[in-house]
Amino acid sequence: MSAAKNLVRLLIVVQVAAGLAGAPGVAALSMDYYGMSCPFAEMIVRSVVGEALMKDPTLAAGLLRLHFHDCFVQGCDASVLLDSTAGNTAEKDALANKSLRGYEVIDRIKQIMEAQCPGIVSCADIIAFAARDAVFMAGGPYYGVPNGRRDGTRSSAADTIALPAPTLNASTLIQMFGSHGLNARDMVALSGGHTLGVAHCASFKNRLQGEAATLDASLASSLGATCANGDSATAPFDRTSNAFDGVYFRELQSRRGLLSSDQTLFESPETRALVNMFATNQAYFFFAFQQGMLKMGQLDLKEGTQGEIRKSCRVVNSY
Ligand code: HEM
Ligand SMILES: *[C@@H]1O[C@H](CO)[C@@H](O)[C@H](O)[C@H]1NC(C)=O
Ligand SMILES: CC(=O)N[C@H]1CO[C@H](CO)[C@@H](O)[C@@H]1O
Repeated sequence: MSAAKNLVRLLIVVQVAAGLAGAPGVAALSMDYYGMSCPFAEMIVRSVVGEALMKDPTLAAGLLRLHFHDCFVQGCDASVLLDSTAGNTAEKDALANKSLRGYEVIDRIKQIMEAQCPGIVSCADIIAFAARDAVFMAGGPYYGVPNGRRDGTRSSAADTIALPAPTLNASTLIQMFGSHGLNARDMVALSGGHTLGVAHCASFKNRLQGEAATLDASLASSLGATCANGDSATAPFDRTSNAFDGVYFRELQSRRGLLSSDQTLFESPETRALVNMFATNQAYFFFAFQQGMLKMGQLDLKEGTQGEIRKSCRVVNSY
């Protein structure tokens, strides 16, 4: 990457961080919460994520999606990481959470973190840092992640009802994201997270029935062949599924969106202009994405003494 491009990306970080400091209604996070208590926290995350992506670039998608699922259910409190127990079925074992990936990467980070500065860095912050680093390493924007989140103690499969289904239309998605204080631009930009990764046939096979008008014929036949192998066969969201870029939006323009909830963003008059803008102006997509991530990363945070700093990201602390 050229030095000039790096500089531009760095300037965006500074801008976003500066804008955040004065933003109203932002919870009590800071840009340097661990500055004294665990100064290498972000470096540890970056190095483990870097190593993991070197081995398996598809994990970038997994780490980004973990952060989304965490924040939309019970706020960004690492509830998505808790394992089920004898008496409780956790979020990760709900149907909606099927196919979440990257748990081992978070475990590895936490292990090193506990050796360096025990009991200091929350699992919720680790997910937020890891998602940011994954996006950047896949070619996306870099942004400062405000930190100081606390981990929750509740994780219930039933709560995953808060996650959007892949069959929702744009109006419903606008409403759903709106209930979290995310506007239509945030929603469309964040859907751009689908520039990374894959979905299982179970999530998109509805596109093959009755959506012919908004589904490119050659994609239809290739998805049909995929689904002939069953619900657990996968297809990429766009042609460059390990690269964070604007291709996802250009695919929507060609009616090559994978999920109904992707294609609807182009079909609906409420969101089509945003799709067209992001498709032609990648810098604007990146800017809107990082703004959306900043907001999403601060949903329903545990305040003050609520929550805890988990010792293991998979289990709540016992006292
Ligand atoms: C707009 C509403 C959204 C819906 C309906 C939705 C739905 C889905 C579905 C059904 C899958 C595939 C699951 C599977 O079949 O395995 C998926 C994957 C994914 N989602 Fe979303 N999602 C939404 C928003 C987001 C957001 C906001 C992000 C992050 C910013 C995100 C990031 C991802 C990623 C990266 C994957 C690929 C995961 C992998 O390859 O392991 N999604 N999403
Ligand atoms: C979107 O879906 C909702 C809920 O299913 C439905 O009530 C609404 O009419 C749909 N909107 C459009 C524009 O199709
Ligand atoms: C029901 C279901 O498929 N749950 C899965 C959720 O994700 C974890 C981690 O990948 C799987 O182990 C579960 O089987």
